[in-house]
Amino acid sequence: MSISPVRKNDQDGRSYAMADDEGRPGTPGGPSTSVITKVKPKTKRPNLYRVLILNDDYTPMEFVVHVLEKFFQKDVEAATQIMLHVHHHGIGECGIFTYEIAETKVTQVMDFARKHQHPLQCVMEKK
Ligand code: TYC
Repeated sequence: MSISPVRKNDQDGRSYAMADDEGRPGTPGGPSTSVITKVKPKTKRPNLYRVLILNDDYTPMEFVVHVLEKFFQKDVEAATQIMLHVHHHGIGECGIFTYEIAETKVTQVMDFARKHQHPLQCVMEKK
């Protein structure tokens, strides 16, 4: 069995075969089509960075506690715990931030330590 060509009636009522591109989407008189797009909830998790401080032999304990309160919103108890952890273990976490925030914290701490002539070091690492 063969498929008969699509036929149309012209104004005289005579039928003729449709040209190849007649009746295609987007051509006049052709069928209408819709593009169906899937809406995907696009919530990418940001890369996160740990901000760390390093121990040294010279920076006063009270200065480190002050840094943790001033730049990392720690209360005096939490700040003291972190400072003592760094004092005993050599390194400790001040917080976890997106790249730009972490970079800003590191710069703020390094500038503040330099201004007060303390060798305190602050770094960031990707989680
Ligand atoms: N080790 C320092 C001292 O005994 C105190 C200190 C703690 C320094 C934490 C830096 O990140 C630091 N004075």
